[in-house]
Amino acid sequence: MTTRNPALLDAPSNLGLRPPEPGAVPGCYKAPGVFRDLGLLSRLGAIDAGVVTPPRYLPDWTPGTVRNEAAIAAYSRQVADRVTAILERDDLPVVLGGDCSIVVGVALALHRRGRFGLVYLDGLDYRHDGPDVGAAGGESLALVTGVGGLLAELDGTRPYLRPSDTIVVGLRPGDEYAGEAAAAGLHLIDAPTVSRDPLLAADQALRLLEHAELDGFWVHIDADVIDGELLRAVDSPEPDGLTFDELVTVVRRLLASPQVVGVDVTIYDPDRDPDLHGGQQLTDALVKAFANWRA
Ligand SMILES: [Mn+2]
Repeated sequence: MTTRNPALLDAPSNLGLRPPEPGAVPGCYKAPGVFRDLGLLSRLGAIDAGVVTPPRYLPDWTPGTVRNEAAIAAYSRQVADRVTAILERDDLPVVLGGDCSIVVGVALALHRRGRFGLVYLDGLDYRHDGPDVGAAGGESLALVTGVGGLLAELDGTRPYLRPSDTIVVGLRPGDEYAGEAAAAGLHLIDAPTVSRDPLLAADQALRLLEHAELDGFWVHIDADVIDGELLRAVDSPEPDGLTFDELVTVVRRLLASPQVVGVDVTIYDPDRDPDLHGGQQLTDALVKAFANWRA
């Protein structure tokens, strides 16, 4: 039986996304408030680790640069320090984003502590060149495994996490960056494969990450790993994703490992979810995934 307590840490940063429409800012910064209002803190029996307040979102962007890069760099150091504080008291950080650029801060914290693995439940986020480059939220997996600019080496070394210690679970078949990610050494299990046998997918991740050379592993959950028909309230809904139940099955299995050190949840956008139905489903899924935490 674990004595570690989940510790909710809000990271309401939308710095890594482009504006959803002219004059508007991405709504994912509202996600932690929805999760908390739906009772996530008490339903997980979690400790409240507070909020890392992000700098101002600036919509202006110069092509060839990373949007809000300096702000994301500063914010990532703050997130890293707060995650480290939770890990040092042997609790389990549950970081509520925000967009996927918050993973940079998480990975920085892990890199400072040792060698850690990553289960990346997401539509991929391995974009790193071409005309769309510049929004760190869609590049976060590349950044944390050593590909990209300043944000990939905030402590002066890269990668934060070895590609070979990283497994993407739930990417979509035909993702345009899947080939590059695989060539870089990342492990990939696509969403249809997960759907056929979610426990097998989780066990493949555990086989990769539960070994003596690793100090533990982190679980990243981007809400866009869920099928876009089931959850529209994300930055880029995509078809052929997981069901909520499949996500629960995978994460519950991962959380049964003594090697798991933390979880983050990203990209849910309450502005695209006026009745908060998607937020309710996500909150319920997280609670179910943690159901056996103290068992
Ligand atoms: Mn993502």
